[in-house]
Amino acid sequence: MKKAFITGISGQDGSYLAELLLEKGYEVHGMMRRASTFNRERIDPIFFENPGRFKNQLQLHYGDLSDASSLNRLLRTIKPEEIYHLGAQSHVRVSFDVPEYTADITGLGTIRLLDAILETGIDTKFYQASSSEMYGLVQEVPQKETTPFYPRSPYGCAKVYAYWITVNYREAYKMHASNGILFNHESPRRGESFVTRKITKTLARIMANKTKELALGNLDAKRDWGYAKDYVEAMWMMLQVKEADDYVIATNETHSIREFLDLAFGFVGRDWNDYVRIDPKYYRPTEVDLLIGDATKAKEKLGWTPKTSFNELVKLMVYEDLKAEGLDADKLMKL
Ligand code: NAP
Ligand code: G4F
Repeated sequence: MKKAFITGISGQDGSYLAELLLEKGYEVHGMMRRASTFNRERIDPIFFENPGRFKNQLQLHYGDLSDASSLNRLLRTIKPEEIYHLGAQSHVRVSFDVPEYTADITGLGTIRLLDAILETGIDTKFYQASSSEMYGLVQEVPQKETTPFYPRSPYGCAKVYAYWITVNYREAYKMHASNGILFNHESPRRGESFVTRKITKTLARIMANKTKELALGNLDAKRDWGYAKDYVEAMWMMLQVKEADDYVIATNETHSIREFLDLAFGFVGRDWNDYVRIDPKYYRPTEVDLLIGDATKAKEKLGWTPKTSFNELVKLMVYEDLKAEGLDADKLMKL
């Protein structure tokens, strides 16, 4: 049985990737931070929904990206054939509040892990969760692998460091180390403080008469939004090819926050203008106005293409959040 090690397994992507690898028959080892509250909400349902199916295939371990000794110990004992490095302080707005912490976890966390591979001498393939935030103030439209980076946040800067150190270790030590430059990807498991999930979750609360207001920041930013479940497949594909490389993963479509609101509220026959209040506290000191990616290289070299449209993604997120509020989603969405 092939062994994979995932940092950030408790996050959105970590949970979808764990599911994918378990289905492929991998033994999956996930690294978790200790928290004072329960933080396995995204992982546990994989087992409850498939009782007995993945028995003994998943093991969770305590560790932290700030703690090199924990990374070394885990790699030395597990000896995974594939490492998916997804752990990060991943919130762009928050990175302006905790810039040094973000540099430490999102930037230096990657070098700690790469160095643990070197020190332990294990033979493994490495995936780095790079981000379209590295393009920031975009130098080219659409963005592709050769587009120069111009990050616009402490998070974006930390990801640029992590990107280049991954390239450097590939070249210096002949490691199979790849960067997936993923554009925004969402799902019903998306963290509730990211804009898409904040919208669908609050919409469901509005429908349940629990709130009357949705406070947002800049509605004019445009993002290339895909479905997380499609995107974790690309991560796996990058580690199955002979040569390590860097790939943009995107849908090649861009939509504003306003368009997301139109679609989401439209599914339940409401007008978002009746609920949205602009709160400047959600503005960023420097914004990324437009992202749209060109994933031609991933299509040609990996055979990857997105399967889920923007419309399907928004519908799925609204549907699941209505259900989670105990509402009759089929009736409310007239499906
Ligand atoms: P997420 O839901 O925020 O998950 C981040 C994960 O990192 C969580 O499991 C979190 O653990 C873990 N983590 C945070 N700090 C840590 C630390 N000090 N030590 C160990 N683990 C730590 O993010 P995501 O959306 O799944 O994204 C996965 C990765 O892809 C991230 O690196 C993100 O920056 C990158 N990315 C995401 C997107 C996107 O649109 N989703 C696009 C491009 C790149 P807790 O559960 O304990 O907080
Ligand atoms: O949903 P967001 O917070 O995502 P953002 O900043 O694009 O970052 C996400 O995608 C990156 C890939 O490009 C990842 F690397 C990163 O880890 C993360 O997953 O914000 C999207 C847009 C921004 O322009 C923001 O200003 O929505 C705007 N926005 C407007 N009101 C808001 C809000 N964003 C948030 N989080 N909350 C609001 O109330």
